[in-house]
Order: sequence, then C-alpha cells, then structure tokens
Amino acid sequence: MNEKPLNSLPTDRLQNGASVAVLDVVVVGAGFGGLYALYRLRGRGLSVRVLEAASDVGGTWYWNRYPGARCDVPSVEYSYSFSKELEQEWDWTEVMAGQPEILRYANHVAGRFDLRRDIQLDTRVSSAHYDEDERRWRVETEAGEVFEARFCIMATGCLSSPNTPFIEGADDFAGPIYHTGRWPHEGVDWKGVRVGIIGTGSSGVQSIPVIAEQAEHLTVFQRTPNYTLPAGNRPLTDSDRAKAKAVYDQLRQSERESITGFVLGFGGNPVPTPTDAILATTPEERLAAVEADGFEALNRYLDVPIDAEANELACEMYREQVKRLVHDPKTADGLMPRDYPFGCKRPVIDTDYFATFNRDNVDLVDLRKGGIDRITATGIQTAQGHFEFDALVYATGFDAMTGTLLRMDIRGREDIPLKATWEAGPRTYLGLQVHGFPNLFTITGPGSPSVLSNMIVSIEQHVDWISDCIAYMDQRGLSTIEPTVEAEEKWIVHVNEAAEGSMLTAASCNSWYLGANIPGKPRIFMPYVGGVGEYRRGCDEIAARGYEGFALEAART
Ligand code: NA7
Repeated sequence: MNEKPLNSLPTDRLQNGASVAVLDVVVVGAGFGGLYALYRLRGRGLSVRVLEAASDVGGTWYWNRYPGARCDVPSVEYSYSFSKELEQEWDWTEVMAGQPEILRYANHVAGRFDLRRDIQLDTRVSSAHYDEDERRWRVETEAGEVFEARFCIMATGCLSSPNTPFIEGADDFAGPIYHTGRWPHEGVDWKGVRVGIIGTGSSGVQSIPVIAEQAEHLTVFQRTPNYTLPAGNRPLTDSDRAKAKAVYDQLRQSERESITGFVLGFGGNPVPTPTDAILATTPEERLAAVEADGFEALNRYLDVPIDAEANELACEMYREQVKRLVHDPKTADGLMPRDYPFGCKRPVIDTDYFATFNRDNVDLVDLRKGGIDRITATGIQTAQGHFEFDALVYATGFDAMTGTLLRMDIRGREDIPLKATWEAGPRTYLGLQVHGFPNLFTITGPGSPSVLSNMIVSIEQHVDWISDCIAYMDQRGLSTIEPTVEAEEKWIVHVNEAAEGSMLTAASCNSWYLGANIPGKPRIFMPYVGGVGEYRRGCDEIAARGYEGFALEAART
C-alpha cells in the first residue's frame, strides 16, 4: 500500500501578494498534545506546523506558574509513553511533579525530538475557516499570517482560557492583580505583602499554603469549600525510579486499559480498590475509620460515587476530619463543604491546605455568609466588611473544554461558525470531530475522557488514532473525513447517558465539567465518563470497521 502522504513538503504560494504556507497539517497549541502530534505526524512524512500563542512550549504548564502548582497524577504516569528511551533517561524527582519540573520535561521533549523547528511561538490563531472548494483549512493568526492545510488539529488544551469573573471596581484596585492561570514568569515576592485570594479550586488550594508562608497576611475568599485530599507527595529515591523504570511497559498497559488512565494514586501507591459499602457501616465505625486513616478512609467505599445517601455519609466523614485538622471551630466550619456531593467536582489534591488555616497570618472569609460587593482601591468590600490588601490573586479557574475553541473564529462547511453549532453545548463524535467541520480534529475534545483521565494517556491515544486515520486516508486516496449527523447524535446521547445518575451530574453539582462556573454557559456534562480503556477499544473498533460513523470522501482527480 502507498503510505506516502499526498503532500509531504511545505510549500508557499502567493495570495494577494502575501505568502501563504501550504501544509499537510496545522496544529494549534504546543502543549503536550501539540508536541506529540508534531512528533507523530512528522514521523509519517507529513508537513506539519505547530502554532503556539505562548513564547515557549508546555501549554498549561507554561502558563500555570502559580506558587505550589503541581500535577495531581503521579509523575511516572503523567509522562509520555511513546519513547522507551525518553522513559529511561528522564528522572522524576517527586511522586507528584511540580510545575517547573513538568515544564522542564516538555522542553526536554521538544529538544530531544527536534520539534522546535516546526513550532512557531508567539503566534495566536484568530481563525480557522474550511474552504470547501479546495478542501483545505485556512488558518489565520492575529498577526495576519495565513496557513493552509488539509488537516487542522486543535491541541488547545482543556483548561487554557482563564476565567476572570467580572467584579465591580477591579480596575480601581491600586495594587497588582494576578491570575493563577497567567502567572508572571519572574514570580512574585510576597514579603511584607497583604494578599487577598479569590477562589478555592485546585489553583487556590495549591497556592494558598505557599503564599501563606511568604506573605505578611493572606485572606482567602471562598465561595464554595472544596473536597481536597492530601497529595502524599514526597521526593522519589533512586530506588523508586529504578523500580518504576523496570515496569514501565506493564504500567503503560494498565493505564491504557484503566478507567482513569492512571493506576497509582496519592503517594504514588496503587489506587486502592474500594471494597466496603458505607451504608453498611455504623457511625462508630466511620469515626474509627477517620481516626485511623483521615481523608484516606473515604477511598474504601464503593457506594459513595453512585448513591446519594452513601455520599452524604462520606461527606460527614470528610467534615469530621476537617474539624480535627483546623483548630479554630469557626474557620473549620467555614472550610466544610455542604450541600453538594463528594466527587462531583474534580478532586483537589493538596499539601498542608488545612494546616495553613492554623497559621496566625491566614484568615478565611466564607462568602456563603455574605458575598463580595466590589473591589475598591485598597481591597475587597464584602457584605461582611471591608478587607485591605496590597495585592490580589484570582484563582478563579477556566472557561474549560470549549472556551479556547470558541474564542477562535472556527468555521466549517457553508461558513457555519462552531459557535453556532455549539450554541446549546458542544456536539462531537468521540470528542474527536464535529459534523460540518471536515478534517478538523480536537485533541481531548468534549465528549472524550479528557479531563476525567490522565491527560497524557488520552492525548497519546487521540494523536495515535488521528495519525492512523490520516495514514488510512492517504493509502486510499481519501481527502476528507467528517462524522455523520446520526453518529454524532448517537454519541452525544451515549455521553449523556453514561454520566447520568452519578455524582458528576447531581442537581446540586456546579462544576466546570458542567460549564457551571461560567455565567450563561449551557449546562452540559462535557467529558466522557465511560473510561479510558473502554473508550480506546471503541475508537479502535470504529477505525477497524472502516471509520464507522464517519463519512470519507475520495480526493478529487
Ligand atoms: P476551579 O476549580 O474552577 O476553581 C475556581 C474557584 O474560583 C472556585 O472556588 C470558584 O468558586 C471561585 N470563583 C470563581 N468565580 C468567583 C467569584 N466571582 N467570586 C468568588 N469566587 C469565585 O479552577 P482552578 O483553576 O482552581 O482549577 C481548575 C482545574 O485545574 C482543576 O480542576 C485541576 O484539574 C487543574 P465556586 O466553586 O464556583 O463557587
């Protein structure tokens, strides 16, 4: 069979006097998805250009440099599996790697595989329009550069458009305002500074203990307390690394077949298999479990994720442990989540979060008792009083999963904008493609396991699938692939059904998985809950059946 792609060298053509780069594939984003897409597709002999808005590679790990930023998946698992040499030569220093180390790893990969020569940095894509006559994507940057390609791959990340909520008066604040998702590269010197931080999601929970150690005073503005569990992070020893390296093959195989894409949990230990029913326990037994294992006791029960009554018992255990960790009863009470289930939001992992509230220089403002009215020149005015600060931090999250895609002007057949197609929520087939947008792929798009999984496992699976798909098309002289309306519709129904009845979609759950953190965003559960292993098998079977559910068109002669 002819594996040679239709067009393997970038060419340039003139259009209205301007040069247009003509490629096989344009990839948007040089995070872990974009880097691997470039490696894989270039390896197939395709001409590829990666366009990246940032000044360097790394995606989410480039931007999220806030103090304490750390991955919530063990480092030996949150790493590429495509190169055995890379696996063996890279030494992770901690069980859960911090942001600087992960960014170093991304840079190492870019250098190790000579990826930089096809990555254009400081290049923000403003639009991607499908030209039906040419069967090409025309991608334009904010600087006015134009790229044309047979395929366009959006490797734009799931958490890449920061959410900066409008708060009256923010422009009046005299000091600096930082967002955790756009942290200054030079860092921030907190010495002698009174800091107010808004938000207690993962970014807030991770940064609060570190900022508290340095700042003169830290006040935490919390709208919703989170369920956060100790990361159990520790340095890796030579022996830990040697052991991990010896079993990488098995580890990767288990990850690929698993539900979440990782098999190690807190502290780098195997994720425990829940065995007990919490509903069968007595209050005394639950107290004893908290006494013995703290928050880890919550991992024992199999009915907690699926039964509301069981879940509430777990929440009681959680609150009991908060009471034990936080000395001041009022603060402890303020930090206790109520009214929404454990497991509805992405679990947060922390290092010394609750102990931080025992420090003299840290206060909690529980916004459930009176919200933020406005920001003033000198601080934050709430219904509970005015608080004075020198600096503010927004740890207010992201317009997740769809935000970055919808900020670009993406148009498919008949010039129809993605914004219009997704007006009532994202519609995809497998989270990989959208009907009406031929040859456009989304890496870890909505409708795929993505944020419910180890992102790197899911990224590799998507890129491999897309790469095989392009090879299949080139072997058969096919020029376009696009899901059918029926397949897409069926998939959406399946994605919704899979999430139904779980804590993830409980009426009391307001998570970014549901778009509930962004005013006006349709409330749709976006990721696919069916599990990484099952999803992979499904994708492979669809490909093996000649890309069932996709319409493929022959190249014009
Ligand atoms: P999250 O998890 O979306 O957390 C954002 C936090 O900001 C959350 O506590 C919000 O409270 C709070 N927030 C947002 N807007 C406001 C306003 N207007 N006033 C007060 N508080 C507000 O984002 P993260 O960056 O922490 O984490 C995102 C993911 O990154 C995380 O799940 C990991 O996967 C890595 P709310 O809960 O909405 O009441």
